[in-house]
Amino acid sequence: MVNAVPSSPESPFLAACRGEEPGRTPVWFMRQAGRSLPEYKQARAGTSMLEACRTPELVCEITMQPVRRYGVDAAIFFSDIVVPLAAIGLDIEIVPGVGPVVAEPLRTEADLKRLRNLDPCDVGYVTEAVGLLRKELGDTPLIGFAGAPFTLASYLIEGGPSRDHAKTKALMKSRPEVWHGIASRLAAICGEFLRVQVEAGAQAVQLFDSWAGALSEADYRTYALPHSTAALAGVAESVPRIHFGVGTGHLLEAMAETGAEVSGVDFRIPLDEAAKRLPDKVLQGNLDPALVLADDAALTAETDRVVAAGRAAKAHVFNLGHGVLPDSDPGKLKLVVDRVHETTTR
Ligand code: 1CP
Repeated sequence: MVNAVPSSPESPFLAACRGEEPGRTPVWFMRQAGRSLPEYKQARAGTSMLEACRTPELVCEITMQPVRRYGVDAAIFFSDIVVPLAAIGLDIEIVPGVGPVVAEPLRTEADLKRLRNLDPCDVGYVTEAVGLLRKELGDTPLIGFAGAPFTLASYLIEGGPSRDHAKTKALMKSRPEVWHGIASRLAAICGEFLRVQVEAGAQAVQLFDSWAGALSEADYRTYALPHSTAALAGVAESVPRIHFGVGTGHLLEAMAETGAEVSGVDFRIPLDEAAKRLPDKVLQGNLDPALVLADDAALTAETDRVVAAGRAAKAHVFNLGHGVLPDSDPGKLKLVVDRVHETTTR
């Protein structure tokens, strides 16, 4: 078991993650730091994304910005899913407006040796930043995160963002032994990256399998599930584990088999329906991020609907169904946080 730092028992977020009834429905937003905040743009000016992720004081400041502005019930560590991959020496750049771009994509068995294990020393800046944050955050819990093996593999095999993940699926089917070699190495890297964050003080983790929805249930079970399970096992029984994907309505039960305590639900499935299918899981979600751009009346009505549907779950962590869109008005996100708190405080 990983040596997790003890956390405050009164946090509504941690209570909900444990399946207990919190004092109010906790709320935080995926991608709550970053693009939509003017103070983020100011802090980041002149620093590349990966450089920012390697600068503990800057990571601490950017992680704190949405906590100060919105009063959310959890902070998410400011980093990116490709940080551990760059840390083991892969030539990856995060291109503004595009996303991660890989100079030499992985394609063959010979490429496997490029995926060496992550050593905690490779990401000393993460340990340092989490330490700074624990002091700044007080009672607000910190969520660490990693990308799941399938989603990471897609960037490495395609060479960058992809809509259809065609090269990844082709490799999976035509060279399954190479695929499982890549994915099992990524699982080890991702598990280690989660462990580093938990040992340094993160009180929960989220595994982002953002692109798993591109797989059929049968393929998910064969090619992704065993590797995500291995990645999450690294921090089992030390902190609550949240597992999230986009367009994964057909995979809810299969993704729950990884053992994560909390299932992320995207906005395409009502939470009460997800609750029927996953009665033993805490649910996180699922306001459509586009609704943040709607008028106040529509946004409030939709927030209330998500809160009501969430009551069907074992416990509910309010979130968006995917990340905050860059054009979001921070005032509207504040409205959502206040509305959830006002209508659920017991
Ligand atoms: O506040 C927070 O939520 C923390 C910040 C965070 C997180 C959780 C960033 C910062 N990245 C991530 C995870 C991440 N990165 C995911 C999973 C979450 C999701 O599905 O949205 C994914 C798929 C990535 C990969 C990535 N990195 C993309 C998507 C590209 C694609 O395939 O469409 C992008 C645009 C990035 C760059 C990035 N990461 C984070 C920021 C603030 C940025 C933009 C930086 C810049 O443009 O300079």
